Amino acid sequence: MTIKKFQGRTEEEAIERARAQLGTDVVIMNIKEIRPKGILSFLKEAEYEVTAAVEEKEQIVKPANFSIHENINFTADEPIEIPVPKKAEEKVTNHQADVLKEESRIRREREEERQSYYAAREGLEERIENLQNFLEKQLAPANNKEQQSPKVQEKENELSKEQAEGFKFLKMIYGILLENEVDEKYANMILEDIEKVVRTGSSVDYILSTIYQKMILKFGQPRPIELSNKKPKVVFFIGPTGVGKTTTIAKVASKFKVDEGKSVAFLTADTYRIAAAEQLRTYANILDNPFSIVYTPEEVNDAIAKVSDCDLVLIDTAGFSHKNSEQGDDIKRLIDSVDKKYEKEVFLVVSATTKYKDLLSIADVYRGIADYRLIFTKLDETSAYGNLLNLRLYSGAELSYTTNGQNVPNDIELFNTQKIVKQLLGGK
Ligand SMILES: Nc1nc2c(ncn2[C@@H]2O[C@H](COP(=O)(O)OP(=O)(O)OP(=O)(O)O)[C@@H](O)[C@H]2O)c(=O)[nH]1
Ligand SMILES: [Mg+2]
Repeated sequence: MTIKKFQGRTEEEAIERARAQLGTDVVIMNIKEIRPKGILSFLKEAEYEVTAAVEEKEQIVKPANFSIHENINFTADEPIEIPVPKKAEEKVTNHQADVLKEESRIRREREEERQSYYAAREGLEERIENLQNFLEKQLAPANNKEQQSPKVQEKENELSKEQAEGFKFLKMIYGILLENEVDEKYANMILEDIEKVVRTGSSVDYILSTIYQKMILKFGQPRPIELSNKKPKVVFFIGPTGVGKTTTIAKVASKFKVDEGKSVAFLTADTYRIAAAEQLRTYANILDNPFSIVYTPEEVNDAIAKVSDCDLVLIDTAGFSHKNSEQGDDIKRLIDSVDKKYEKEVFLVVSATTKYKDLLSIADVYRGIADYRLIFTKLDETSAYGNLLNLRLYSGAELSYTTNGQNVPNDIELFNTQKIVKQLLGGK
């Protein structure tokens, strides 16, 4: 992994510099505003500094191809408690009094371990809060060298104590990832390289920041709808029933129209339900957007041509069950019918509350319809965000937006990778 800092007069300029040097796969880890200092500071403009990373040969691994690392091979049903030290077990004799004494000692030790687990977990939230500061320090040139090759302690017993702490911490993080419904295979995949870091006796903060960075890279850089000079950009929203496609279209439209002053038109191909078209028409009226209904794939180009002076044409589709292949074929025909002269993008809208197994089938079925980017809705209805990572890794699709409530237009944001990763690691 390569991590570097880039500065610019705006966030975009700093990100552009990072892309120019590290390539388009670069992932932004952190954005910081640097306020000018000194007496004449008010004459100077603030600068922006981004921390960008790129991982070489990082690839999406599907569960079927994944082989679990032999050393960090945790399993879901493995208890998080630390095993009783071997020495204690050896001491157990057949003599009853000794056995009772030994049992009570083991129980006491277990209780102590449990207490220390909960204490460590409490401390974890604070560590995650301070993660950004730690990352900053870690990336400062003076500290870089030391952190790249953490000090190996000379005395063997000290080293093993630090390693034990590190593994204990790793195990706790593993448990938290599973609690948050990260697939066991992906949790192992994330933690497998971290073992090397733990073996060097690195601090818990360093281990945590390494896991954090690795997860940020796994999520990749989110990509929202990007307008080009070529008008109009045609954007489809596809996905299962009731996930929030129509509501999300209204939120996106408002963001572009009200916040960025762009012109937006709505088309709907959802003619399965009478109320569906009316729902979008209502939003069109509120936002004063052109609106029309497309009944057959053949009509789509005429409908786009009528609003071709708009920056953005958002097309709503009927939700369908991933088990209904016929409706899927209709949507594929509709998307494929769009004239090549138009730039088009497709977003698969999925709810963060959908069961993992169903999400995998949805990802597969919709892959047969078009290449898509992902929008996750209803983040407000779950506190376990593991599926966001699972689906990203399973489908390989890029991320774009998340929505977190029914309010139009406010409850939408660009996928906030830093925030999601912190929550997956046990932060608030
Ligand atoms: N809690 C919550 N509810 C949401 C969110 N987004 C949409 N909804 C609600 O989910 C319900 C369905 O939303 P729609 O936008 O009609 O969903 P759809 O995907 O267009 O549904 P179909 O057209 O029937 O396939 C509505 O009650 C929305 O208010 C969200 O982020 N959080
Ligand atoms: Mg709808």
